[in-house]
Amino acid sequence: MKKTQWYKDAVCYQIWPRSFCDGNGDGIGDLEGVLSKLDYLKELGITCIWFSPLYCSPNADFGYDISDYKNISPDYGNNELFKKVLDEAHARGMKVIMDLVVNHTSDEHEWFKKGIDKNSKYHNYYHWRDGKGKNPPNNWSSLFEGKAWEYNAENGQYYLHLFSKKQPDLNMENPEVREEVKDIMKFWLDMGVDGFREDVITFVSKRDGLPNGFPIPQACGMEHYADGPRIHEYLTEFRQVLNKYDCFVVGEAPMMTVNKALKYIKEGPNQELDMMFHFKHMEADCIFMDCLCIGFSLKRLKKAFSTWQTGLYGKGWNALYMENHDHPRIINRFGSVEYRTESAKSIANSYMLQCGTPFIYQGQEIGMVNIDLPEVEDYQDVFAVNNYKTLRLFGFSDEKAKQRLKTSSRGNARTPVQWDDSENAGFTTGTPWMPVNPKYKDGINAKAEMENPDSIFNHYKALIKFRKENPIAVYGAYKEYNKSSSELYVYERTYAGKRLLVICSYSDKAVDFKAPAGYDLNEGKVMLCSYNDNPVVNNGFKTRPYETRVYYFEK
Ligand SMILES: [Ca+2]
Repeated sequence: MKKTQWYKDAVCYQIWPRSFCDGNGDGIGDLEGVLSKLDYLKELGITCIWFSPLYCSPNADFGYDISDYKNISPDYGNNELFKKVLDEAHARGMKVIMDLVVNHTSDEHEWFKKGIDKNSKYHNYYHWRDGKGKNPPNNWSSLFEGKAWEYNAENGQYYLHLFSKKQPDLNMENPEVREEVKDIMKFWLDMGVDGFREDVITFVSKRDGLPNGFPIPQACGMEHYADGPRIHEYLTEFRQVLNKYDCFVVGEAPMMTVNKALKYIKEGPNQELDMMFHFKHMEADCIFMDCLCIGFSLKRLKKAFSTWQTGLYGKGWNALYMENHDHPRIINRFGSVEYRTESAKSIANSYMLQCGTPFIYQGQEIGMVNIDLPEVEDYQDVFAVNNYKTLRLFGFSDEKAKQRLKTSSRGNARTPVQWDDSENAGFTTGTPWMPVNPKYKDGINAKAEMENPDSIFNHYKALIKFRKENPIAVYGAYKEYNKSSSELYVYERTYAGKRLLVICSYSDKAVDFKAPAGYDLNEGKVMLCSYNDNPVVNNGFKTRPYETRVYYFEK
């Protein structure tokens, strides 16, 4: 199979299936619902769909705890229906990538259940250890809840779980486990899928002996499994399978830096991943985690953007995103609910015109915002348990911690997609599994967005069309201007003698913008703007709230 780099020109759309669209009225999104919306995605211009896990799962972490890697969950349909979605997507010119979650399985996977027996070969599929006296085998903490070890009374041992106790970590050091992973990859690739998004893939190799970690809350032990000792060996092994197909892989990579990333994605014969989801720009309003909020700083955002844009250019390929299923809505975080449309467009121009492959998360293209639910538990986020403890540790009162958990919860991204202004936003004819954000009645829905030529949806549509028609948007070199501004993000792209100047305000105040040296705004073609008139005075302009403009120069 000749491998091509089609993914560089792709525009990807992430579907978190439980909340996308319900086709049978049971209140849970499903593949019939997806089928009914493929034309919508085509209309937007999407060329690749990433499905968050569709596999059988007890849903301790909504699909990221898999009990059967080769079967679609009955909640969503079955393998036959998935194949139909795959074929229908392909017929519309859209590729499909699956989520590959192999750091851990569900504790209801048959490997885990059989492996409780110390004599079973599946025992060595996981990290089982004896305790140390009355204590767990080491001091590692789970990222989701309490300690990283759970005691099993049946065999008297502990098993490792970096995430919830329903998500035991696989022992990737066991070659049989790696064969299973390759087998899963082949199964879906042979069916016709076009690649994978690999969940926390940089965590799969654990240091031999599982030594104690540096005692920090929530992430104790991380230095022994983030970019673990044999990670590159394993990914190289997996790549040999992937190389037989014209597919791509994007790895999720917490705590990643440019230099470390290049060891995975540097283009060439030893490349392991095609791109990575790093988290650096998601820390523009927090310290490491969304719940440790410190207020949005545009300078932090710009620094992260520019570090990755310049650091990877010509060496590796960027994955561009602003939202996914693990973060609250971006308008609430970096933009303004008051200036929802304007700020959403500014955010869109900020990242969709960078060098790399853009990803759009369901509902982002219609400017969905966070939901306000009465109780923390209503957000249905297993992550909240540890986040609450951490916030209390940092001195938050019970009340403040709970408020912070609500605004930082992943649940905000997981409310049903708002399709129209009918009951339940057109998501389901039944009772939605999670509350629908009532704002669908105030015009935040796909139907209203599609009908309004100045909407966020139509802005994304125009951006995608521009990307497809202009290689400068995909391949151009990147340079940042106005670096010291805490209100404006300004960058240029250059390619084959052409230039693009992107100006994005992150302020509701009037800010003076002056074109950088070498630019005459009157010579540029104005496009992808958030206001309908675009006056220029003295080669600059005073921005209106969250104004964004793009100038295109033929030379
Ligand atoms: Ca359903």
